Amino acid sequence: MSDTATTRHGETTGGFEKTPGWLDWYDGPTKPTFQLPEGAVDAHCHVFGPGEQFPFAPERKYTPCDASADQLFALRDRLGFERNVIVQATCHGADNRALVDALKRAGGRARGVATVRRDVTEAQLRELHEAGVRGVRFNFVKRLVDRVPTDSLEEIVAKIKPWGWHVVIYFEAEDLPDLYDFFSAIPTDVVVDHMGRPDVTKDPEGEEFGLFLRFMRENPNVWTKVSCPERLSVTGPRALDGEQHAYTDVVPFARRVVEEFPDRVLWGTDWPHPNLKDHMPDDGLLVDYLPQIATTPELQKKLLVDNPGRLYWPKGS
Ligand code: 0GY
Repeated sequence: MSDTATTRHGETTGGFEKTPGWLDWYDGPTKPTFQLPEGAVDAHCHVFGPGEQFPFAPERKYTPCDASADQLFALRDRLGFERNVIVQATCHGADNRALVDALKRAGGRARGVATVRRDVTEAQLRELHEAGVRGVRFNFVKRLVDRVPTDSLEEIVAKIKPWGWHVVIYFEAEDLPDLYDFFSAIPTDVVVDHMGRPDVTKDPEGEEFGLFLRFMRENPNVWTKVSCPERLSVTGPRALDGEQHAYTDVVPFARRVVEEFPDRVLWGTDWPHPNLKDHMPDDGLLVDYLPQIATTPELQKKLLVDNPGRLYWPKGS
């Protein structure tokens, strides 16, 4: 177990330079008004570097500011989460050292989702599992990664399935028609990031989101994160009428999914919010968004406690 290098807010250590226009995560988020249920899990967040200790991957498409494990744990405590699921970010490629370090330092309070290549060995999978990794991420967002051939991904699935891991998939809504059959054939649990990134200016009852809902309906092994309103929203963190409700244009999409699939939804902050262009969210405000999409204590408990508990901390694990 190593100590994370000290890094100041907004800094990128190790001689790296942030991508021009990079927005740094927000320091000093509001304490949420919404009281998270006991045992709540932030099921989608990342660590970046620190670059000095965990260099960013040569093949990365962006260079972020550092976002260390200690800074993530401080956010967890401030917002009132109990645990985290840390997802390998593309800026680290398939070098999972920063993720593994964060998992080890979390003392059982974090699980991980890694990125691996087709040549990953049993010994490497064992090491990742022992650190707390329970899934791999396949990314199809073109601005983030170069496309990996399907046969490579199938080979990875065959290797991770015996470990009881799942596959996290990240894609844009417009790519679902092409990827539908491949995704439907994945034999493990599958978790879709951010509801497959719907265009929220379209009708939540329309064709595009309808295909996503059909995908979930037809595949009972598919779960989704109803996260990232700040990434999907066009109206932004305040409603147009000035009320204290955030990201209202995303609400009909997320609420629809939570209500139809209450046992297969997860939620996370997405801290430190890579690649946002127009604003950086206050993570406290993101927590206060939750009652808009999970409107009863029962739904909130499933979304934030029971579902991530079942997937990442099953009994006896
Ligand atoms: C997210 C979203 C993004 C980035 C990554 O791994 C990543 O680099 O996931 C994005 O830019 O949309 O879920 O963090």
